[in-house]
Amino acid sequence: MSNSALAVEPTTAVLDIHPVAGRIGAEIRGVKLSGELDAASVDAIQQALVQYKVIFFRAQQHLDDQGQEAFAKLLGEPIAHPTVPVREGTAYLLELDGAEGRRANSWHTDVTFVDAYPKASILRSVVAAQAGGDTVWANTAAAYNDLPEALRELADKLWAVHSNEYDYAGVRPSVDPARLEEYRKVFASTVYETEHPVVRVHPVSGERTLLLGHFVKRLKGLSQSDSAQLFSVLQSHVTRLENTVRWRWTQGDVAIWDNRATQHYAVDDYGSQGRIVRRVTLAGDVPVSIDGQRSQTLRKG
Ligand SMILES: O=C(O)CCC(=O)C(=O)O
Ligand SMILES: [Fe+2]
Repeated sequence: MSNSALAVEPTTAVLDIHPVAGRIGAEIRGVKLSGELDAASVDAIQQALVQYKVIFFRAQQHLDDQGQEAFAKLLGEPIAHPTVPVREGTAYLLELDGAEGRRANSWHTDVTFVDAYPKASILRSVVAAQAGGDTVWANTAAAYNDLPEALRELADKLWAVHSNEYDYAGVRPSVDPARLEEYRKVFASTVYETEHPVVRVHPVSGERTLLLGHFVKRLKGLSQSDSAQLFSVLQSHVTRLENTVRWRWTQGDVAIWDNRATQHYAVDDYGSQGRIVRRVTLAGDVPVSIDGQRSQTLRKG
């Protein structure tokens, strides 16, 4: 069995780490996140992030928008979303308010329609639903490792075109069509298309990961039909329940994920209850395939 949660060097004893699921996800206790966090804790958090792929911190109610941005700067270089305007009064923050139809209920890795997509995202719960509104993450390294050899060999050679011009209605059936169109106009105000290898080598751990998710438009060199079917086969290996962890949010929780080794899905089962999360993403590097080729942006504008 591939237990890729154990594939990286164990973290030092600086942190109180409690794994949540068997292959992905850990809660870290006893840390107060802020722009003033000590260097040893920051280092240990970086290691834990690569090892567990998504890490959770409860009870961070002291964090405001500025505090979240200041903490983000300790882990990397914050970057604003390429098309969606930042929240007023902030430099990088993206707000996802369920009441505005911002319900990310389809499997994706953040911003893969650009070449150097974010290495990590830091998400803070501002309003949590009383029931429902969980988020699920999947481990894309475990997904790769568990592929049968024939599929792995096929995946190794494939490239995919990712775009922010995807099927919005297909992935957000619950959102009002007028609202969805408004969102699409902003989200795809500049259209990006980027070619990524389907198998990406993680720049820190060296693990091979499956790079797919809802921004994939087609697989290179295949017909639309073959492309869709093969995508679905590979994507289904990513989202097997064995590769996932599910988080039940309480207001003040913070989740940080390694966006190079995960996909996520925000479960839209909370109806008209309030749910607001705010996200800061950190700059990433251009993916490299197992034979050393780099991703390429085909279109911007
Ligand atoms: O609402 C969530 O839990 C996650 C939303 C999302 O996809 C993101 O913040 O990148
Ligand atoms: Fe996301």
